Amino acid sequence: MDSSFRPKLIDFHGVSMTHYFTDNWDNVQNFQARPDDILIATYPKAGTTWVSCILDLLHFGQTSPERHTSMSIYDRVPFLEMAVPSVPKGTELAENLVTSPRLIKTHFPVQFVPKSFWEQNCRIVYLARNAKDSAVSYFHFDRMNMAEPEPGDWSVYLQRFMQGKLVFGSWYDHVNGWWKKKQTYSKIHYMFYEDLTEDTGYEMDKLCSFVGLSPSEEQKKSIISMVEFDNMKKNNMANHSSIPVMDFKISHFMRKGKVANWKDHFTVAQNERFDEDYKRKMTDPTLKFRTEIDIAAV
Ligand code: PPS
Repeated sequence: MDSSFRPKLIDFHGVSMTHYFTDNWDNVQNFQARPDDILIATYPKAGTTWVSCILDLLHFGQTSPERHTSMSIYDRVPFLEMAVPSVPKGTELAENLVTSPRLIKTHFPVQFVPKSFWEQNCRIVYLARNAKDSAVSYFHFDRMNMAEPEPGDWSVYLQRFMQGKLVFGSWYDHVNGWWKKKQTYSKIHYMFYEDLTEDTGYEMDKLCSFVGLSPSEEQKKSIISMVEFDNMKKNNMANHSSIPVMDFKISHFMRKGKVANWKDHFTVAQNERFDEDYKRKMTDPTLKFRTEIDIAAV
């Protein structure tokens, strides 16, 4: 696929988007959620695929162990708003899911979520990742994914991240919007990529109590192993290697899978500017991110 496929960024109800995620807007907004649906919501590059695999394995790994190696993650967990030519739309994939509960992915900021998810009181798993690693991961993704706007060079890209001029808008608005929603809607489980990296087992236990599952110790151990970065990177049903718009010669979807990879990208000056701007935007003291973790503890 050549780079002429790359879309332009548009302003859509005040959020930067591309038409690949707005063309099916009416069907997305009228999507009929069911009470047991689980919505997996993230700002791009927060670890959506990781938590999607975990939830899929927790729900269906016992009854259909072959799913993880024979069915792609985007068929197991449809991307609701996706409307890219020549492939089924996210709404169609979700409507055709035969499993229950249906696991559905979205990158929408909270105000774009179809109303039926709220009306049906669905469980929502929100996964957030620190801003610096999100920016780096998104930059490499936009370099290799021809369905994303041209990223430009890193310094321009970082500026655009700070201005919220990337697909799905501002990281700052996204993580804060969902955090705020959690205060009034009790069925949001808000989790962090850094915690999932530090202690996958503990985070999985919390997820299980949120979705009402009690897997055996053996089952948990096996899932933890299947979702380790290196294993997911090797798994063609999770690593996105079959998506034609992604050029793995430029970068991999499963790229590093680390906390603090930003340190290899930010200059000292960029880091200072970013931190200053971050302080101005992230004023809620109850929402705290870690940009590094104690590696020795992992
Ligand atoms: S997307 O396109 O928004 O759905 O991407 P998403 O899946 O949210 O995020 C991709 C990043 O998550 C990393 N990843 C993982 N890290 C640790 N362990 C596991 N199992 C794992 N699976 C995916 C992936 O490598 C991307 O991050 P970077 O930093 O680019 O490596």
